[in-house]
Amino acid sequence: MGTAGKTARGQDLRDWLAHMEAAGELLKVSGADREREIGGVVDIAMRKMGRQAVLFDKVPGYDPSFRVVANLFTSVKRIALTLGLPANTSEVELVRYWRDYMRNAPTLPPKQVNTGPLMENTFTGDDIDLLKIPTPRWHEGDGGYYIGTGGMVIMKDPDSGWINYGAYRIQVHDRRTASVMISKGKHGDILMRKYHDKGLPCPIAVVAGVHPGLFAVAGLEIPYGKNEYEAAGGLLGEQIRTVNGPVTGLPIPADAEIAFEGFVHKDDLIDEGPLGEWTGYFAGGRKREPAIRVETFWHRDNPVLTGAIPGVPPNDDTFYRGTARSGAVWHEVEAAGVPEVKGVWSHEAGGSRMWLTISIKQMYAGHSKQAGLIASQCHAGAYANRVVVVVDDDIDPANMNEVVWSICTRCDPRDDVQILNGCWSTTLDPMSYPPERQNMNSRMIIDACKPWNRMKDWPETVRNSADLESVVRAKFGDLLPPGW
Ligand SMILES: Cc1cc2nc3c(=O)[nH]c(=O)nc-3n(C[C@H](O)[C@H](O)[C@H](O)COP(=O)(O)O)c2cc1C
Ligand SMILES: [Mn+2]
Repeated sequence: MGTAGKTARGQDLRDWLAHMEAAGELLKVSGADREREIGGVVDIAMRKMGRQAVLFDKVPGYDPSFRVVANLFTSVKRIALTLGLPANTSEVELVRYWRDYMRNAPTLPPKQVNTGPLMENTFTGDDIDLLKIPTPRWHEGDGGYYIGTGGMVIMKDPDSGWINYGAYRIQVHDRRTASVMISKGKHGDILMRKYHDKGLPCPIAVVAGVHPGLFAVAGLEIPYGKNEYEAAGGLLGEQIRTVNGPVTGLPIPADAEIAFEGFVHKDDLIDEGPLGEWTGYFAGGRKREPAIRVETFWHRDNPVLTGAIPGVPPNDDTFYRGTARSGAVWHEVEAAGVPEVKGVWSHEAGGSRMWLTISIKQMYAGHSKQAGLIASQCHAGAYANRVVVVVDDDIDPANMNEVVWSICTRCDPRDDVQILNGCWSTTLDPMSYPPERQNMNSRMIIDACKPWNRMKDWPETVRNSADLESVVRAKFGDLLPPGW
């Protein structure tokens, strides 16, 4: 059918998989076990961005038709196709898309339906068995099996009725028990505490296999009080079809692959973790976290579990979010009054957070320092950053060769490296300050722009002129291998 160049929007994971396969973006692996081998393959797949998503089937010990897909969004091409952008979208074009999205995000309300493919297999009471799903141990050092990584956790505000969903990790413990780990202050944490403060159990629904477009919104910071389903509808260009869970009343995507609903009771805690984290270390250890007591469990025929796995960066947990975050930094730096921003890239090797490059067309003395300092402290850029680099507009911020060349040839460290102390970080940052100040770090701002007062007599770059470049590409383009 030749879907390679077309978009993969929509809300059914199977359509997404078909699109990705047609675009050469899907690798199939049969027979990997869930204890080590699925995670082992995913670890290798994630070492470099741009490799295929991997679909596993015939997992030993499980129904051979049950599947797992991971490494969803480690490719600009897959992210672009999911958003309805051309297959050959560049890094900075994708970031520009997110910058425009941050200015004016479209929304579409979800549409309630009575049933959907998810309900092909419905279980209640003692028939519930979460252990049917071949949930992998994603890293050898993980303390358990994480059924919820590339998924959604749905909750409702008991006061206003606002529906929120987020990506919070979900560990599976036994046939009817899972756990959820939500950081303090996230919307899910705030909503859960509202129920518990009223002496009520917190209704919760978990979606463990879903179209990556819906999952993507779960990991993005949609503002408090806004419904992520509306954001997902706007992003995917169609209303998300939802079915209300019979026990919790929570809306669940009708086309989801695997989902369950139930309750979190106050002070009902269970041993959770560790899970290898996005900074590349096992941080956090084993802690007591809220248990989910499951009341209804659904899966489609031949269901597909979706995994978005953290690990040594680059990884699938942070890469796609880095493209959106770069767009947010671009938007916020402009909103702070810095002109002529030409691109932003949050490098994947820094977990798409710790390293941030911003390119500008220098307009006045001090412009580059201003851009760097604001990028390192604006809301989208501040958390857990370590390095900010400011480059001129002839440098592609997503091309590390160009960025390193720029640091090596346009930066005088005496004048052009600023160290900032006491900045916003996290205990997952192994270099954050010791216990008494443990959520803070220091960071550096590298001004790798040409010195403003030497712009006029700065030496010429040894590179094809635009004219020669287009002549050569027009004449010999067919002979050049892809990517040249
Ligand atoms: C793959 C993945 C896993 C995540 N795991 C967690 C987690 O375990 N706990 C958490 O608090 N946030 C986690 N996050 C980050 C949240 O999803 C993110 O902060 C989101 O904005 C939360 O939704 P909320 O703003 O509605 O609370 C994860 C994100 C992704 C993409
Ligand atoms: Mn939210």
